[in-house]
Amino acid sequence: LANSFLIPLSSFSTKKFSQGRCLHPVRPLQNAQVIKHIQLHVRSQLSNEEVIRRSGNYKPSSWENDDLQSLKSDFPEEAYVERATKLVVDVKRKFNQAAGAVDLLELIDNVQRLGVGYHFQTEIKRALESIKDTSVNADEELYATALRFRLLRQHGFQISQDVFKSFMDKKGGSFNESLRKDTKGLLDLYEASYHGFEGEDILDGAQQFTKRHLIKQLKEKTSPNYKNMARLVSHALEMPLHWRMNRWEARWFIDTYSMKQDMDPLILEFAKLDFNMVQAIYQQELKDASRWWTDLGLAEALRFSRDRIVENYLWTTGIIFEPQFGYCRRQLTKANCLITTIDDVYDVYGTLDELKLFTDAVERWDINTLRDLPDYMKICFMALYNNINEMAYDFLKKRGWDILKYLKKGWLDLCKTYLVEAQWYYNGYKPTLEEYLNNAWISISAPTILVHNYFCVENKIKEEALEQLDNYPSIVRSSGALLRYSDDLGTSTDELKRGDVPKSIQCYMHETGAPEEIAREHIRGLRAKEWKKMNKCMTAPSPFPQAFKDSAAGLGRMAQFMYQHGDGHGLLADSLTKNRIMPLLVHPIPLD
Ligand code: LA6
Ligand code: MN
Ligand code: MN
Ligand code: MN
Repeated sequence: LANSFLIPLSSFSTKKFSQGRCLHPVRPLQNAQVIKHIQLHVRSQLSNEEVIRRSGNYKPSSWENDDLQSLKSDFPEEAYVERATKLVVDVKRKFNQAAGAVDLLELIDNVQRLGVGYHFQTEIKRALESIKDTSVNADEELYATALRFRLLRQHGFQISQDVFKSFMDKKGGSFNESLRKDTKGLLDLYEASYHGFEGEDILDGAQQFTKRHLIKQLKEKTSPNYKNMARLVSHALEMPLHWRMNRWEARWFIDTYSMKQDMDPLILEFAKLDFNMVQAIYQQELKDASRWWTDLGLAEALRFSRDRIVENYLWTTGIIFEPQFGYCRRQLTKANCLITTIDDVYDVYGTLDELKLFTDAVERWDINTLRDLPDYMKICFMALYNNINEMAYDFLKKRGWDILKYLKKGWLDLCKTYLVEAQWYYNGYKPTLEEYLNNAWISISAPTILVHNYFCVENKIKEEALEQLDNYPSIVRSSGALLRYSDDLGTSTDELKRGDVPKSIQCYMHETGAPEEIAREHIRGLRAKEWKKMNKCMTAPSPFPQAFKDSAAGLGRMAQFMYQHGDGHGLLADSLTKNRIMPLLVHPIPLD
């Protein structure tokens, strides 16, 4: 259905919609740095008037398609597959051999942090079932209580924050100061505290208490076994485990675990092998994605937009990492690329009149609207139209369901919120933070991504889920808010420089007169609150499958990963590649 609609790109080749004034057939700028925040004067195809167009100041991709096609991994090899198959059985056996509840909890925690928990879901569920009702006796260590609490919450079991009451002073209701030397206990209580719901004040107190003492210990080097713990403590303080991207944490923890005195060599070997085997799958997926993106030719045609196939693929491994979800990552990569390009059309290149036409075209979803669009939008609209129709076609073919109206709605809602922001921008309007956020959890694209995600991960489509999806359930809203806060923290400085609506930080500054650092702190606080809502959604009954819930949270985690040190998606292409993409997608972990 879809491919037959594609116009050969050559018909566009004389019209490149470029960052530079000249419409070159080849990439005009090697180093976009030299045109920092330039404004371009271009004649509008609609009105024949000179219009000023902004520039995103984005560098070209750090990757050529040829580089990506030459990626090669040894890990699909038969010998490795055989060894891994044997190791799974060995590790499963360890669940039966564990010498008690704490041993079992540690085993679960280790396999999860090593990134291989997904192989042992049945064993983990069974183990947690067996210890969920064991009462906490008075002399149980803080460490074990916190670990048990965290793992039970992670797996959706009911457990009350009251389990920590026995570690608190009877009178003041705060944590007992005698715990301050128990680094291991503090660390696990710290991690557990991030699994709280709104209003769970014991956990809030736990977080403040543990942060204060852990920071102090790190500064003063006072922990009893400082050397072993410092690596773990500083990693945890940088970002709690609950907010970390799965693959990145796995890679870090494999290194950390290998230095541990009492580590289990078989589990370590399996974790390394599995990481590398999953990476080999990712490489194949990335090659396919890059071929699709190169053939599509959107980046080539729309030079002002971000050309980010590797980053757009990487996002999908943070949303859903397990190897069996390759189909989902494939579809989400396409969605991400289209989102990134269309976002640049609205935020960087388009005039308000053009953007209204584009939004209208998405609403009508009619190929005949093409003739009303300026040329650069024709290729963009058709890329969207073809690819989304093709996804719907694929679903109809394989599963007999017509999902096009749901996908279309996901895109229309997104474009409508893009248009609202464009109108604000062109009218010089400064929304309140609340007004901004009501629009911005959609304009960050999480709802659109998650609608596509639902159809890719669910085997049995449920009416109730479709109804909820239609006006976005709280789990989707929270995912959107998490993504929006992190994106604004990472990208808004540059957005404002080039010309864009005030983002959450600037809305708050404008509304309250607060300086930027305070406003950022406020947004980080809102993000932490949003995680509490997300935690509730993750454990509440819902018509959505676990993989969907995990994806919604995964998107929030991925945003924290991508924007941790600035605009990882748009501007930090080289350092992101060097520091993060290589260890995750290119270099396997050495086996010794
Ligand atoms: C971020 O860019 C961007 F393009 C996104 C759509 C965020 C998430 C991306 C995925 C998963 P920008 P804006 C594809 O910071 O304009 O320009 O919403 O987004 O702030
Ligand atoms: Mn943008
Ligand atoms: Mn935008
Ligand atoms: Mn942004």
